[in-house]
Amino acid sequence: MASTKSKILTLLEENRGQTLSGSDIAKKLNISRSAVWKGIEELRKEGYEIHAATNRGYSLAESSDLLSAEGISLWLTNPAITKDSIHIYKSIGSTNQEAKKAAVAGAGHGTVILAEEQTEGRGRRGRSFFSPKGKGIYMSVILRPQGTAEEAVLTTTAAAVAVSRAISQVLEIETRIKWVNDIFVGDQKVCGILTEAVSDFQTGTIESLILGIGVNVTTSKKSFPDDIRKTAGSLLPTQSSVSRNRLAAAILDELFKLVDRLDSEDIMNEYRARNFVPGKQITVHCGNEIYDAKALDIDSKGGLVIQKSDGSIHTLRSGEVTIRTK
Ligand code: BT5
Repeated sequence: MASTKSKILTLLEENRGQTLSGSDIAKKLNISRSAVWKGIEELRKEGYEIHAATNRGYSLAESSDLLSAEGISLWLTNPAITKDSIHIYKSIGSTNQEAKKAAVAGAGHGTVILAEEQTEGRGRRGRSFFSPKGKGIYMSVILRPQGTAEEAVLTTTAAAVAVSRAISQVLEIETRIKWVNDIFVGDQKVCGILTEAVSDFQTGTIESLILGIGVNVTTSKKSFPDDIRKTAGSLLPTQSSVSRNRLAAAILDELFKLVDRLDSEDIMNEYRARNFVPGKQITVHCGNEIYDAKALDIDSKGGLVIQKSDGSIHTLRSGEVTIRTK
């Protein structure tokens, strides 16, 4: 059962920018006017910018940009995700970590964990992901796959396609993918994806995948830490707010169009077309090994086909590459 507060928020979100009278809200929700007032006060305390006009009522400001399950579900078109499966935290260590815990405790396919801020946002191999408050989308999705190891890579590639499509639809910004898990605008990384498997340690099978997506939406250039200021960017660095709920919903919608057909050729074709690595001279970092190569193509499983300087051809299934300019 949705709380009164949640119902009021849904009404305000549906009529964002417009004023709704206290008595209209009360009538629609079948509650007293004082319950409306109490709900509005609670929402304000949580940080929602709700204007009150004397004798006219309440409106949710266009500029109010807090993430909410109500705000996201308003934009969702895919029935695979429901308002009740979206969980939002003000601040959290890592949404991937929280999603893992939830998956182990039995949370189902399509559970979504989002946070306004991560204090220990994670990248691959113990690296960190800078996740400042209110500036991005830091989201983890629990997927219950068939259980093959290949699915983890294909989930990452499908997610990269889904995020790129969503950014293009909602913000009309064209992004490019860098094999395997980064999304760029120009030469700046605006999104990173981290897919982690939760396996049953007795049978060794993959029980669930935790798909973590971090998008820099309005992070200003100067607020990035020194060591990544050159390489990191955000989608709208000079804007203070934008509908992150709408963008998060578009990412989820696109993602759930793809997760049931991960091995489809179209997804990989789109991933390939959006990827800027093939054709480039690269440096490969794979475990302790570092070497130069030429990137040739991306194969049907998302592997990067490369040619080493001795002419031999190999396919990388993981690892990472940097583009060489010389
Ligand atoms: C990634 O790792 O880029 C995967 C990031 C996944 C983040 C999401 S947020 C929701 C979920 N919960 C989590 O805890 N994580 C996921 P990797 O390819 O290893 O890149 C990490 C590197 O990117 C760092 O070492 C920095 O150089 C750089 N970096 C860190 N924060 C960044 C940011 N906000 N924007 C761009 N680059 C960043």
